[in-house]
Amino acid sequence: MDGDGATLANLLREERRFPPPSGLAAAANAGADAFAAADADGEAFWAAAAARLEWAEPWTQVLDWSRAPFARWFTGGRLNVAANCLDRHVRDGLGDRVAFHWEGEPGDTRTLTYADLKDEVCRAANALLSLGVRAGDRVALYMPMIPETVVAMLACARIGAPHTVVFGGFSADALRGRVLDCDARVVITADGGYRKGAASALKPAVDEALEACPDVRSVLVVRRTGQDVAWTEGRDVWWHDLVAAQPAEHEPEAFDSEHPLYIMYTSGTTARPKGILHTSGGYLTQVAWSHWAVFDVKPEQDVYWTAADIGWVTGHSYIVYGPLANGVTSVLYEGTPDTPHQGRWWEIVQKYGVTILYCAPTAIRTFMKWGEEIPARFDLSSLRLLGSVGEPINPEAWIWYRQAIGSDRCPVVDTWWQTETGAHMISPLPSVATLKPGSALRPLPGIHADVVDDTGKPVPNGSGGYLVLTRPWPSMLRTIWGDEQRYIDTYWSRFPGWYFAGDGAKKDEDGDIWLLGRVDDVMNVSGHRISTTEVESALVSHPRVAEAAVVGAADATTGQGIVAFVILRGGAGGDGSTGDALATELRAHVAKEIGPIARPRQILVVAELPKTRSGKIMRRLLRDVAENRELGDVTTLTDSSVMDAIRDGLPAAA
Ligand code: 6R9
Repeated sequence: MDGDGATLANLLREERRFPPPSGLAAAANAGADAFAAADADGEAFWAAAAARLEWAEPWTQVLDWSRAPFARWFTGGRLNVAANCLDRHVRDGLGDRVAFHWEGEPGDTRTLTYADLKDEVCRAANALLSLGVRAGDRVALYMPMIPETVVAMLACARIGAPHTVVFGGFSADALRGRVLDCDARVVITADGGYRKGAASALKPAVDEALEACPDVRSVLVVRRTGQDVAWTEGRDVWWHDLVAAQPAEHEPEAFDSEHPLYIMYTSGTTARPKGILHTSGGYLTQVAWSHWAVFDVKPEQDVYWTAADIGWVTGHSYIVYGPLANGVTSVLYEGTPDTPHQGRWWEIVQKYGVTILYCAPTAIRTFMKWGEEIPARFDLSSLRLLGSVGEPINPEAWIWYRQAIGSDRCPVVDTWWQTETGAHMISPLPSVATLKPGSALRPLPGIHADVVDDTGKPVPNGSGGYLVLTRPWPSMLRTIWGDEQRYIDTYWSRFPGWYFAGDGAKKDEDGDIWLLGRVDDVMNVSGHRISTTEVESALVSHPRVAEAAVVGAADATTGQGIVAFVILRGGAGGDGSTGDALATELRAHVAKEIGPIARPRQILVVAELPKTRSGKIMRRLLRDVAENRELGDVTTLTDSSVMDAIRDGLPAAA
């Protein structure tokens, strides 16, 4: 990549270092020994990780790569994913351990032990069977963040029916597209869920979506909010009528290691969403191992919280499958972080004594914007480890997270992975890594990654390029549902034999990896490639800026010009100093941090940014605004009114 040497200087000037806390290193689940084992024999390493699970039939081969890029892991092995998450813990005498402390947004709570969850899952499995669902049939879920969502996923897994969870914030259109693409015959939903202090309906979107899905024969509806719902006789069934009446016994069947577990559609940067297929044995092996190693979970002591939506892969791997496979106690929270007040998360940490918190940089930057005095009002001393996922985390946000939330003592693990990878790929192991704010550091044990140039040649330390994964891994996607060619074209054709992640990255002088965002987020200004992440980090390092989104807008002279949308700390400005003077100051700040080439052409102060459910800024829409175009597809936005607000607030000339 051209021009990177100068323009990436900013991120790489980050020189703060944080060695592992000694207490953590001494008692860690995994450390240098794991790297040594994986380096000595990668397949033996993954076989040992798989042996942490319970198999009904042992595998005969660890990896079958003979039909690359279509992988088969633990071939011949048979297991039941739900029984691994529940039954074996109950059998081991852990039935009374809390699986979930659930907190509804209005303040109602439920506690589910492993025994409770197993009983509920068995009832729901029996209910699905009674609706005619059989192994291999797809079931779509469109649910709020309630225990029934976890129950429904595990019930599907238990009977071998792959689920596809569609984020509850998506539109009827988005739901319809996914139901049709995977040909689901049963949909599980709720009347609604609570968001931002009010009941937010789900069932109407299901009804609308299904008008064009004639093959869906049953809709199972959880009553959560009690709001009125339209009812289609013969198709719609109440969860509390059907599930409660079922026996709590269900004998789990062992499925092939490669039996489909779920399909997760990735959010729309292109026209048609891709149905990413995950299977059973390899997926559960790697999510369980990575959850245990990266978060160093101690199931007897920890209270673990992934503050993310279940409708995102992070929810699948690190709310449901990883934590339950490891027998850990988790928190599950239904609502938004500022309902009824901006300290809600910290109140939850204090109430349940959360020890490990995992969330997205977008949340962290939002909390920065609200101010550190808010978390300071709560007792956060139970926390011992913090995680980040979803986007590159700017060094300033990383430092704020560590200081304001982690009392300057909790390590922050920045975990790079994707829907497609299923589990963490590049991340520090907190027991051994000296952390660098803003870097995910190295591939985990058993994972092989590199950064290559346009021609596929690995770049030397100190240079940037494209991130690739050079060997198969157990939780890798198996294909794109119904489209093998697209799977090959998207991931395995850019650099034959290697998996193309679609992310830009840089190796620093030590060989540590810094993620730079999607390669389509790389701007080209007068022939210099400048990463959006880097300019955003420079902006966020200014004391007045809480969050920034940068796009390259077509520019007659420079090819692209840098347009920055910024949210100010302590609320969205409006105090007079947000005008020209501040814009000039911020432009100068970026020029000083990175170089004059990176100085934004335009700075726009906004109150909110458009985001997907996983907290990724939809730069595509901001580019539409910056280039004065009609907005493209907004179906994957969590809140589409944000775009109206941005448009309304802009100067006419923008
Ligand atoms: C888990 C998840 C995947 C894309 C990925 C990358 C970005 C995720 C990151 C990160 C930098 C991290 N991403 N984690 N970038 N540092 N720690 O987010 O899955 O929704 O499929 O997104 O997210 O660009 O390619 P998914």
